[in-house]
Amino acid sequence: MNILRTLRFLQTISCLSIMAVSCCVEEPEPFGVTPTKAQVEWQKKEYTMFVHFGPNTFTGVEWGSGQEKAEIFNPSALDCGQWASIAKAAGMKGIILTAKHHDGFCLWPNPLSSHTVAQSTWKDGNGDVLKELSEACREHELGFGIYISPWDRNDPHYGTDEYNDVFVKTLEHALGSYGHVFEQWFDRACGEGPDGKRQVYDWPLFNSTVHKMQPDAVIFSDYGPGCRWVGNESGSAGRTCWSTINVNEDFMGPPLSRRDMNEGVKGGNTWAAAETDVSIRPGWFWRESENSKVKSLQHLLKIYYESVGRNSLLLLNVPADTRGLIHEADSLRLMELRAALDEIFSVDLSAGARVEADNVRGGSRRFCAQNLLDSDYDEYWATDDELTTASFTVFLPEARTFNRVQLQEYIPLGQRVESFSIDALSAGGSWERIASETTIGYKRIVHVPTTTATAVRVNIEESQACPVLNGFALFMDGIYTSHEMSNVPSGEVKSASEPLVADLGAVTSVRGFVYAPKVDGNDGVIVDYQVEISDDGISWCPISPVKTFGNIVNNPVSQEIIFTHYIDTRYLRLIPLRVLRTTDNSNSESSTYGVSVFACMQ
Ligand code: FUL
Repeated sequence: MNILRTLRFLQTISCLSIMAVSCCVEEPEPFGVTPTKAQVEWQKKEYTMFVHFGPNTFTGVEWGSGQEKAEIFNPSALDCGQWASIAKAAGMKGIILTAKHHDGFCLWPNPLSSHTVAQSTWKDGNGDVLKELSEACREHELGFGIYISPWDRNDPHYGTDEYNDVFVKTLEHALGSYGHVFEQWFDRACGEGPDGKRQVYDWPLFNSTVHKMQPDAVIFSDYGPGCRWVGNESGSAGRTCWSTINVNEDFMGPPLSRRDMNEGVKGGNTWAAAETDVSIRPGWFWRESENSKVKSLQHLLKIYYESVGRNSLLLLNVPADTRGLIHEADSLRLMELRAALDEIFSVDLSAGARVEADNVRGGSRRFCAQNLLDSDYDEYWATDDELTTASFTVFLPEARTFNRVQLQEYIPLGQRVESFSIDALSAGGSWERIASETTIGYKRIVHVPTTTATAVRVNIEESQACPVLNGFALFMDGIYTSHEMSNVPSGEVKSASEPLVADLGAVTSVRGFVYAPKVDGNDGVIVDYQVEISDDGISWCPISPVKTFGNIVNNPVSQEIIFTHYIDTRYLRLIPLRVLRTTDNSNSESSTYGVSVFACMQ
């Protein structure tokens, strides 16, 4: 093996020595399914802002019922210019706004609905958040994107054939009124509407409507067609992450497994790169109580590495508050993150290096390995067609110290590399393996031990077709240490019956309760529940119909439930009616809830 490598190394062809034979070598044929130009431009954005805003901002819930009065939407100082300038300063390349969340309220005067800004007190019903945001995005040269939930808990047509038509007209109006849209965000949640019925969504019609109105818009949903959900809301793409998945032609299902969303599918039939959507706070919507719970710099760096660094786009949610502004706590953290990213990534330690490869396509200068270091996106290193393994070596001008290695495949020709390793040459002259990984894709940032080396060698060990890479860089990160995060549950929901009881010691006025699920190990998360009260702990009285913790399956964070009025009671209990199981451990049902926190609010 070592002799082979030495032989290959001796045969290395440098760019300069091959100039003479560089004419007329064809570029590699695209491999498998490839991204459209719009999808490539979308992925180049790398980091964008999500803004959740609407009636939930004013009620403090994650999923509104659709019965909220339109008047409650009344931001005191809405300024989309503030959102855009913060996004710009944070280094984000676009903003996607929840124009209509599951409660159905539209942030623009949608003529198809009677539950919109036009019915609110904000600006006497003359306001239009989509207009203000699209203008601010244009001014700051940011992409403008729209989230529109098909699930609508307000629209009286929901659950009937007519609704799909109403939804299409809604799309046409939103997508046709505010200029260019870079991404259409479809949430696939499909719950019950106002009359208790669920809708059968016409996805082929919805997708073709978007394409008709905005041909370049990349459509997000659990499985595309433009980009796919990463399978969790905790901010982590798979360490192996393919940009391809397998879906039916009509995108109607069956649903992909969470693992396939997270890791993609090698050789899949559709290009739909992973988009990592995650909130800077525990919830998606702004709440006063979460001003102190903005994710730490370390946590955000981990998210950045596990999204942008793993072939995914990061869509970071920064909710607007009741003023209609991004809160100071969030903007401060965004600026800290920007400063940290600038410090880590502003100095490429491979600058000035010479790059040689053991094979260069047709011996052509056009495809030489030095292209890995230049800043022209469309210049790349490629090998001859018959090769699916190859190495290149970056000779540094002197010994340099780094702990991140960045690699990029030239995705317009498809995603190819299945596994690779990285070796470093120490000043003492010995090669040492510092990483073994799987996929690369648009961008991969590999964490390696802090290494001082005079040369770095990247070995493509398996590839679906000849390797085609356009980027290599070395960085030293002295900021990120580590951040522990609990696992996000992804399992089936089973029924269970053991209640959680709070004893207040004496009859007390209770305003609501907090349920904080513990989600690691074998513990469950309560999804549907009922609340009961009692003065003696023996006879119980329900105080609500069956309720659901909104979005707890995707985002198992602490739930604060405020009652409509104070309730006098000594005991309060939470009866779990549906529980998320993270593992198949049928014996753990009775112990499931003991470790979760359930407390009354006074
Ligand atoms: C989820 C929704 O149910 C959440 O409320 C949030 O909008 C998130 C981005 O997508 O599926």
